[in-house]
Amino acid sequence: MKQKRVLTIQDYSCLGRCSLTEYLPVVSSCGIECVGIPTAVLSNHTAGFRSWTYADLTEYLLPTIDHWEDYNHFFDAISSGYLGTDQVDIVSQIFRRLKTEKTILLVDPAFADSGKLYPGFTKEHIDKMRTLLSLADVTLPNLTEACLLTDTPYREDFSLPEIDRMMEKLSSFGPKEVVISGLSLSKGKVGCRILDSRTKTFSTYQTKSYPGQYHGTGDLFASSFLSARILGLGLSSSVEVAHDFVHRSIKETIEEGKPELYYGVEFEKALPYLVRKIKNQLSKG
Ligand code: PXL
Repeated sequence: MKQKRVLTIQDYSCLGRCSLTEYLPVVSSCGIECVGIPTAVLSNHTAGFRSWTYADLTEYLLPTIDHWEDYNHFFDAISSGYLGTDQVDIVSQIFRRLKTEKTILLVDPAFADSGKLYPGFTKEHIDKMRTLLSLADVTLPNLTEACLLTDTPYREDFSLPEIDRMMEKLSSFGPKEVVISGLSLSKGKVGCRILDSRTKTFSTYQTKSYPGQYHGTGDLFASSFLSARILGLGLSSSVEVAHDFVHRSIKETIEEGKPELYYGVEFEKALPYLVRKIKNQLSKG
């Protein structure tokens, strides 16, 4: 099979496992070429560390694409993650310039968690993200982002019909596939709610939960989900693969003793599990 190729646009945070430092190894481990455009280089991510420094690379995004014009640069998927507010419109332009009919466009809103926007973001960012969603085939918000994008006051105890209403609204912005991960839908469990708006079907995938909040798991979910999807798995199987990979990464981290939560999870140890899981699911047909 011709090797698949993914383009992903997001920051490179040197310390604290997230964004490109997760995307590149996860996608590569699945045998897929991962082309990463860094939007900024940060000393560390902004959730949990006291301070950070960064080099902004906004000016470099479009010139990068200009230099690719004469080359064969087909991407099976293009995804975006954590972006600066001024970068969202530029990413829309990149999506438009590089997509073909076969390219999957995935937008991970990546601007909020635990009921709050990440530092530095405002309502303007949410509005711009809705515009970017109009181009997307798939979106993977967490519950906080789903609430902010749909103007729903944040709570942790939504009923399933309430969550489904938010998902329908998110889908009305553009993406045919919507997955909200990290939901506590029943006691002691963590899971994902999935909407395939082409068939108007909702489904849930959940497993036992581990106590605590683990940083960087949204990017692990997105990168493993996208890898499974472009290797040929369907929407629900890809969610199952991504959820189980994140779950396994958390397990590996907990087994090491007291985790430093802001430092991310030890996903590196779970990469062989991810690769096996995708292979198994593919062989089931
Ligand atoms: O994965 C989310 C993320 C990505 N990049 C940076 C972040 C965060 C979350 O806080 O700060 C720089």
